[in-house]
Amino acid sequence: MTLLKRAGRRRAPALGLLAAIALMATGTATAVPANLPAAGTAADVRASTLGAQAAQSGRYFGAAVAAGKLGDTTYTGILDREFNSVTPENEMKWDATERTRNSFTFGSADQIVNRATTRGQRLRGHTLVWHSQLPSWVSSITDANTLRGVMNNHITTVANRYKGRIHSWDVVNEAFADGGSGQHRPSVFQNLLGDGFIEQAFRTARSADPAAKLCYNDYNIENWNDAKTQGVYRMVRDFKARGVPIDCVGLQAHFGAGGPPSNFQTTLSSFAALGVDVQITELDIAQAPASAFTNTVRACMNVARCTGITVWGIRDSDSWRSGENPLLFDRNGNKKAAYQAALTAMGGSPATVAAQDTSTRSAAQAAALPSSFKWSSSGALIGPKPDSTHNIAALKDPTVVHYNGKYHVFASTASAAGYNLAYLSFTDWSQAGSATHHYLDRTAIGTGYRAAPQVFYNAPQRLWYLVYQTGNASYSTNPDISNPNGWSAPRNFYSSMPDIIRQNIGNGYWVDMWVICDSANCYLFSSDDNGHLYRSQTSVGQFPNGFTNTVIVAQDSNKYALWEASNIYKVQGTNQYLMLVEAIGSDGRRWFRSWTATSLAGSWTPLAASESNPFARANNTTFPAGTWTRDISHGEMIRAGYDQTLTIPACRLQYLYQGMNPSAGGDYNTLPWRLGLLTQTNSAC
Ligand code: 9MR
Repeated sequence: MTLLKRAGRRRAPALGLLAAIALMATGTATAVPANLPAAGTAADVRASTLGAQAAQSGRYFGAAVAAGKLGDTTYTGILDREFNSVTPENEMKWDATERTRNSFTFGSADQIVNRATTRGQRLRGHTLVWHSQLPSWVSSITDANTLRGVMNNHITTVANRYKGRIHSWDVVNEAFADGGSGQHRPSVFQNLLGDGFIEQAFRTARSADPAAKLCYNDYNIENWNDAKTQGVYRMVRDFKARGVPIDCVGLQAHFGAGGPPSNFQTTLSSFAALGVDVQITELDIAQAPASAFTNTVRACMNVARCTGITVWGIRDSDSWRSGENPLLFDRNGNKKAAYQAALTAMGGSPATVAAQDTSTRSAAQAAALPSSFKWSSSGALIGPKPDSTHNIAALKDPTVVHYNGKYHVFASTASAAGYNLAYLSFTDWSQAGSATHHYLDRTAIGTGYRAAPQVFYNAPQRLWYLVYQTGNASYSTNPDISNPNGWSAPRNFYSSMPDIIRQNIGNGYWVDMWVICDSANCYLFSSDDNGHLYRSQTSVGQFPNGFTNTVIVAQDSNKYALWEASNIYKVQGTNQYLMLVEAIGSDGRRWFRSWTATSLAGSWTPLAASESNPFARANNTTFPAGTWTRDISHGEMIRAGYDQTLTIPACRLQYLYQGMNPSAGGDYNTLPWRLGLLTQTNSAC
């Protein structure tokens, strides 16, 4: 049935441009809630929260978080408003995760990780190997081989648990001695395994979570002249020279009231010059003088490879040094002068902050996306690879995640015989064209009509989902995304088409199912090629079952203005969601409109939604490699993560789309769609 429909689709848009432009007049898609700030921000906007302002330069601003405090709403209110990275303060340490040998407990760490992930906050992992907070069963080991096995098992198990979800791991913490030696400190690891234990730990961590940045983390390495700093510097230089996998140095920055040493920036830039990132990982300053915070934050801002700052706690009362009031918020959760100093040092606006102190509006809204977009397109990167049993004419409707160092792309295959799915993976876009195509009709997914895939990892279930259309809304699951044969046979989300869709679909078709979850619920969006976008809902716990309460989210009397291929994402580090819907333009070409909302079940405000101010269309895209398409059609954003929250970065967006030779014509199913990549060129950060 869908094949018949598709045969006529490309001729449809003769209806003309006025209708397409006028479409915003109706429907809930266009309702503008009165209390929202103007959607999007200009390129030079000053944000008014720490995380949002840090994001403007591609950095993060994080806090150490204690699982035991997550029930405190003052605490979580500040956490979610201000910070876009989270470090579990104690919950990932050895004494919390492997208190007895080979018996792992992740309850508290999971609590923090899951909470942060569903809110689009990034995560630092702290810490895999440390002489402190080490259970006595480890420190009392006396045999080197036993300890090596125990250490590797610990690293592998913990890093594997959170694989792909941690942006940076403190692989080894505080291994250098204080004082003038510049040598490692004594510890069970040093004493039994010798200097090589650090290298061993980094190599093991790389195997366990190849996507995470691997850091060495220490205190009292902020002063460039200190022997301890020089000792760590020599180790990093040696690791880089020998190809030992190290990506970053964490400088804890537990300062006295004088703040950082005057040569702190020299230390940061000297480490960075070795080819590693630097991060300020545990910042707190006795009495929190504003000038000391200014100097610390400025030093990071002045070093391109200083990629983020974490403060070691939220309110003074949360600090391990609470007697010294060393943090940015007082015991009642009020911003201190040090807060304004940190924000200002990143270029944020204290004036806006003052105005917001009495407001309930989350300042995260102020960061987020611009209100107009410009893109540069690659050439056609991926095309069909027919084989003797697959006479494929087009590759379409891509879904993509970056996981474990690779892009994993699933796409519809289109041919005169109909639609099915293909999978390919590659490490770099330059290799996309040479990747092997796996035809999923050979797997349990089976032959017949399967199209428009969407892939994501369901973190609570530790299972990959591939959502696609079969006439119904269907899905398969797979514990290993890289194994094309691991997908289960299709199952349906609904027993039959929901009534509201049946009543509104007219002569359209039920297409392009899209799942996204927040911390409580999962939502299933779909289109009907008749001017309606639908949404059903179930709880995260019940997913994939229980989808109900189907409603019309957006509608337009000009069906071509709200056609199909909807994408909905969480914007990282903000409380903003982005929705894209494909339209067929006045020129007959495909393009994307965009809206934002502050919740998935909320109302959507137009962002860049007109032909003259499109989200993505040929008229806001340049084609340095040649204009191979005039259609910017069904695709997906390159996400910041890969889980069910569908989190995208706020900066330098990339969109994998389908395009085709503008002069091609003929039967809809054999049009020569290829995949190309858009990269945003007007990112503010
Ligand atoms: O803040 C942490 C505190 O709650 C713990 O009791 C303490 C135990 O050693 O560890 C604190 O965090 C430390 C971090 O893990 C490593 N660098 C020094 C931090 C402050 O002691």
